[in-house]
Amino acid sequence: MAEETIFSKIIRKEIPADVLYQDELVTAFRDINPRAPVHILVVPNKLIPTTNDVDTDDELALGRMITVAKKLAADEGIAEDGYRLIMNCNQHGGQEVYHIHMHLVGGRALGPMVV
Ligand code: IU
Repeated sequence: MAEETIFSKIIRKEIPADVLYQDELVTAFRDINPRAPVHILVVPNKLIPTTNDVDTDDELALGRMITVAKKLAADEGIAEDGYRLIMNCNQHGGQEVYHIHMHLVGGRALGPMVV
């Protein structure tokens, strides 16, 4: 059984966060340390530690993460100019929180992807 992270507490509203969207599958909230004018995290409500742990049963939640990111990009007014969706995995991917999440970043020109 994977260990919970602070994201589970945010999902259960046990600690405060700027939650922008929640349904039965996913939750979205503003990143506490924004790296761009818009920086939102979209997470599955279910604890999945890394993308290596994703299962076919999770496909509905993973698809929902993208449709919610698309909606939030429109709500934030960045859809037309564009944005980036990022998921980091494990140490080499720079993952810090072991509850998968999609970063929605935008609000300025991000330039070429740096790896
Ligand atoms: P990463 O992909 O695991 O590296 O990203 C984790 C993100 O979670 C990072 O951008 C943090 O600023 C963000 N975050 C947060 O928004 N709220 C928190 O309580 C914690 C991390 I801990």
